[in-house]
This record gives sequence, structure tokens and C-alpha cells, in this order.
Amino acid sequence: MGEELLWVEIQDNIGWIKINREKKLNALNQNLIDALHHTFIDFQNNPEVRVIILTGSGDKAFVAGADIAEFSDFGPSEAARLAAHGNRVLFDQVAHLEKPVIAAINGYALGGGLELAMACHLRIASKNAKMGLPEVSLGIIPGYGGTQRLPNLIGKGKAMEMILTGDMVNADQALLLGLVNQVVQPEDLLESAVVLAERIIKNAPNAIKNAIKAINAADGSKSGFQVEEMMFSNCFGTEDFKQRVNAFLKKR
Ligand code: CO8
Repeated sequence: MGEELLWVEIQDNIGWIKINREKKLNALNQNLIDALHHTFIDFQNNPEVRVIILTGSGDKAFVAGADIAEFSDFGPSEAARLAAHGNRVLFDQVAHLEKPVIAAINGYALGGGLELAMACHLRIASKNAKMGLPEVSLGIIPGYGGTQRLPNLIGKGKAMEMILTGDMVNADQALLLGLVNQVVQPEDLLESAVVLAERIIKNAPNAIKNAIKAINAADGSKSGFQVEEMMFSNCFGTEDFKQRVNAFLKKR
């Protein structure tokens, strides 16, 4: 697979995953999605791991989105397949993992990147983080659960505003919205994630697992996610999508 896609380590009952695609701002391509899927399964099955911390390499981005180059020439059916696959193997997998996953958001979390952070159970952002769902600027909509998880986290009105404008929020705004649990200085990000993990690790693993299941049961209906997949793939039939994605890839 050439360069390593993920940096993975287990230390003091914490499973660490760092996405290692700094030059592309850790944009999620298919190989990365599959590598993350396998690592989460390994951690799920390893009794030594009690909490997982997910972060991005470099000081600029957690994940700047799904890899735009990878889906730029997709039509509706390919988009539907890609979204369904990603949701099944990664986004829903993380949301329903029996061990808590903390997103340590070290910079941009955009599009699929914010959707990944929102699939995690807890989020800590560094002061320089910027978060948003800018998909509409590319002529599409969030396809990895964003239209469902954002309103669940911050309420429908604010979610409408973020998704329809595509605007980013900074870390302090995200804290006020309830989008992140904590904001810390960039140099304190990983240590703060460890402190939060330790507060969870002292509790009973079985109770933690059941709490996650119960809280997830309060999420939006399953059919909401299916409607998102349908609306998401619809966007791929349009001229607008082709023009806007090409403009991004050709640097506008
Ligand atoms: N996909 C692919 N490449 C990317 C992405 C991305 N999402 N984001 C950044 N990159 C690449 C750039 O193309 C550039 O590559 P290169 O150096 O080879 O030219 C490199 O990363 C560095 O980026 P920039 O030069 O653009 O860095 P800046 O500091 O100028 O800008 C930004 C940083 C503002 C974050 C800018 O990179 C940006 O706007 N990125 C795109 C953000 C975005 O639109 N994200 C949403 C993508 S769509 C999405 O996530 C859909 C989710 C649902 C998909 C479902 C399956 C199909």
C-alpha cells in the first residue's frame, strides 16, 4: 500500500489512531476508509483497548473531507454505492462501536471529516480548529450522516444554517453550539483527550458499552440516513456538481 495510511498504537488502555495523509489534509479516500475500518475492528476486539482516540497528522487538519478527486466523475449510482459503503464500514461502525471514540480535532474538520468527528462519541477541538459541512458549495450534500448527526448534536435550526450556508465555525463557536465537548490549546489537545479517556476508563466497561447503545437509540430514525443517501446521490446527476468539483480540483 506504499506509505502508511494510519499511525496506530496502544498505550495505557488507549487505542490511538492518527490519520497519516497530511499533504492532502488527511482527506478520506477509499484506502483510508478501509484501513480505518480494520483498525476499529481490531481495537473493538482487543480487550486491552478501553477508549479510542482518533486524530489527524499535522497541525492543519483533522480531515478536510472525503477525497474530492476520488468522486469527481461519479454519477448518482456510484455516489450511492460509495456513501452506503462508507457509512456501513466506517461512519456507522464508529457510532455504534462498543468502546468510546474521542475525536481530537487538530485543525480543519470539513465535510466527511466533520461527519467522522460527529460519528465519534466525544469531540475535543484545538483552538485553531475549523468545522463545517461545505458540500453544497460543491453541488452536493453531506453523504456520511451529516444531515442526521448535526441536527442531533446542535439542533435543527443551527444545523440548517451550517449545512445550507456551508459556512465554517471556529472552535469557540462549536463549543457554544454543543458541537464539541471541549476546546483546548493546540499543544494540550492530545493530553486533554487522554485525561478525558482516563475519566471514562475508571468506569465499568460493560456499563459504558450499554450507555453508548442506549444513547444511540435516541438518535434520529434509521430512515433519515437512508433519505440522506438518496438525496446525496441525486446531486451527482447535475451539471452544477461537475462544474463545482472541477473548479476545486483545478484550483478554481
Ligand atoms: N479532497 C481532496 N483533496 C483535498 C481535500 C479534499 N477534501 N482538501 C484538501 N485537499 C488537498 C488540496 O487539493 C491540496 O492538494 P495539492 O497540494 O496536491 O494541490 C492539499 O490538500 C492542500 O490543500 P489546499 O492547498 O487547498 O490548502 P489551503 O490551506 O489553501 O485550504 C482548505 C484548506 C480550506 C481546507 C481547502 O483545502 C478546502 O477547501 N478543501 C476542501 C474542503 C471540502 O470541500 N471538503 C468537503 C469535501 S466533500 C465531502 O466531504 C463529501 C462527504 C460525503 C462523501 C460521500 C461519498 C461520495
